[in-house]
Amino acid sequence: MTAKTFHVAVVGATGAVGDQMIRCLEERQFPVKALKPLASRRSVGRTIRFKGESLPVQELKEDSFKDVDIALFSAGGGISTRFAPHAAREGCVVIDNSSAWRMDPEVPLVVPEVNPRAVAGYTRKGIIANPNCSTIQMVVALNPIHQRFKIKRVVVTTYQAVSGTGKKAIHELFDQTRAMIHFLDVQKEVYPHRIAFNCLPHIDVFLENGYTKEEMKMVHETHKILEDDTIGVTATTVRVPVFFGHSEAVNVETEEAMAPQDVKSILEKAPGVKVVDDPSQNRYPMPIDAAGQDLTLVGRIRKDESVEHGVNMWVVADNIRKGAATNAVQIAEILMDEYL
Ligand code: NAP
Ligand code: 3JN
Repeated sequence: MTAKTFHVAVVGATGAVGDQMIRCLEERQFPVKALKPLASRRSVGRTIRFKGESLPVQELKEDSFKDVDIALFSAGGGISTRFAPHAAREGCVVIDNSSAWRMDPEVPLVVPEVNPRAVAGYTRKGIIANPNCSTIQMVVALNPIHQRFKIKRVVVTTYQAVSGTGKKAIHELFDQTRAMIHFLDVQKEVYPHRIAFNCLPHIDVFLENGYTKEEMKMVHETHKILEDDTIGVTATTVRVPVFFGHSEAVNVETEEAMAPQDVKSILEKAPGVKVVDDPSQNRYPMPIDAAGQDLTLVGRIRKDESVEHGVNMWVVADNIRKGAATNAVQIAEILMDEYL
């Protein structure tokens, strides 16, 4: 039998996420027959490296998807809204990293460790959505608890790395930090306030209910992925001066009684999770350990003594890898193995 190979396009190939998608395809040996890196007209003339070759970046156009089997999109919601239907019309399956299609009832929203079977729904629109990075790492840790103890309520606060905002924000934190330590004037362009040596309780735009869009994404996406709108979810999302790796303080209340030790042993067996929890040895999850790998690290698992059945935990993952690129490539692997 001939092994299957695929024509793959990456839309946003020059960005923080697109770059990592290409690295993931290579690392995980996804059977790529030909890779098509797409970006804006500004990037024409640039090349990207893939499997030892330099490939020219091409301008994204409506007809870019002829003969493409799978397209990984990460160029923002506007681009996904406009171009994903063109790609799907050509018979290409779109795996979209933006929020454009996530809440469309005809588009599956998939975290492979949690709801892999939802991928089957891709046939309705030819699009599969990748959740927001903060949602992905949270549901990887929550789902095993939900399956065993039925979650009633989740209160989460995030500590999100600047790489979540893209390449310009990575440069902004670097430049501001350098300026500060040399007592120079600090320039700001990406964030409304200085991010170096600061924390901003502001991710994405503010909505009428006083929450940010990032906070409400965590609420709605968690309901859709866990297929349970009855779970109470409330979030505060905060940008912190870290380059890679989002951290989350997650408080979980369940219907059934659970001891922290039960939660720990369930999470030790859960797909995609690594428990790092030995306070006596100062061992707990940190962004410097999560960055550059694909597991969701969980630690500081302890009883919430203020409620009947509750735990607190600390959840950390690489936002660009598991939070975006790796999750998308894992979805492509399910598609390849089971549907294409
Ligand atoms: P980034 O580093 O700023 O990169 C943006 C990418 O989009 C670049 O490749 C850019 O190409 C491309 N692009 C911009 N305008 C375009 C256009 N008109 N036509 C074609 N390509 C265009 O941003 P990023 O961090 O990679 O994020 C990109 C998007 O991914 C975000 O907007 C978001 O929707 C999604 N994302 C999702 C998650 C998640 O939580 N799952 C996390 C981060 C990002 P040029 O270099 O040519 O400008
Ligand atoms: O800020 C972060 O840490 C994650 C950012 C995600 C993001 C950034 C710009 C636009 C998104 C997203 O994935 O929700 C979007 C978007 O597509 O709405």
